[in-house]
Amino acid sequence: MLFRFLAAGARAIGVLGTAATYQLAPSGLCPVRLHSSRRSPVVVQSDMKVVLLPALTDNYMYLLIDEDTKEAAVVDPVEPGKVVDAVKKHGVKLTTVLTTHHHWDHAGGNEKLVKLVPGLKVYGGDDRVGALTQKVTHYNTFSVGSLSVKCLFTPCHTKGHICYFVTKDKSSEPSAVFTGDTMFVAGCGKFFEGTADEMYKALIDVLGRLPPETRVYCGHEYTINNLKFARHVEPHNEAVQKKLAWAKETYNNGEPTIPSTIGEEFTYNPFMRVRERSVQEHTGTSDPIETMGRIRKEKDNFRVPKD
Ligand SMILES: N[C@@H](CCC(=O)N[C@@H](CS)C(=O)NCC(=O)O)C(=O)O
Ligand SMILES: [Zn+2]
Repeated sequence: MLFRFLAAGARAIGVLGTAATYQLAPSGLCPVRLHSSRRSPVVVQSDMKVVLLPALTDNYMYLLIDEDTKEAAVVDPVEPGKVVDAVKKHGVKLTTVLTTHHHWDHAGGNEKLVKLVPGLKVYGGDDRVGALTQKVTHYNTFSVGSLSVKCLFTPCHTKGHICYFVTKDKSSEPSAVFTGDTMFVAGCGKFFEGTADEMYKALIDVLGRLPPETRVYCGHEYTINNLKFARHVEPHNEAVQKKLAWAKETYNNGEPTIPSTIGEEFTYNPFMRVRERSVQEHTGTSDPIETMGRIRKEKDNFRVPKD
């Protein structure tokens, strides 16, 4: 599979069971590894590049580059200075902001970024998104260079949450979906403004129907904590145990645990597995939506074990 991570000093690692190449941005000499100094790899395909930009304590911004035209979009640019640096470094033309939702740790950099880069189009699904110029809803589509972006309306974490599904016509490579705080690797967002029914629709009916090889780029580095909760829900699920061991090693090496794929999420994400008997037995109901509500409530109060 043509899937590589690239930047300044290359080394090979296994990702998603395939050999992947990370080229690593300098990580500095911090004795304690801060998330913001986590390495900033690039997922390279011939049609698009996705640059992972760690921000704040555990957020991710993403620079999405169309390889044909060198036009770029940025997802949730909460630290605009870092975005501008990455744009320069990769020699691309930034035209577009993709905002997943209005929360400060995602949309809080929009106003500053539009001052630094005049003329940006700012997409989002909620009037509370700062500097919004293009309000979108389910299945609206637009282009970033030769890439096509489809908006997926996934309300629940917030009422106006949008995920962005990015494809390239006639490409044989996987598409990408930017899931904000709707889907995390092995988890989902809190139900701040919605219901279990809405999260079921978002995860199972909308994101779950994307091609299984679609790469999932989420809003936070929560993977280890999420997998510890997944292990609590399904102690006998081998996919959970394997992914947790991999995530601990990856995280401790200063590398992001992102992306996953939609197909993989169905194997270890308890919120994607609410139709499985093992998860329903844990919650004591055979109704998948009730199961969704119960595991979310349980996770809200979950004390994460040390190991
Ligand atoms: N920092 C905590 C959670 C902080 C939090 O509440 N994050 C929001 C998004 S900004 C959320 O939806 N988290 C999902 C969860 O805790 O399962 C963690 O590591 O899980
Ligand atoms: Zn968030």
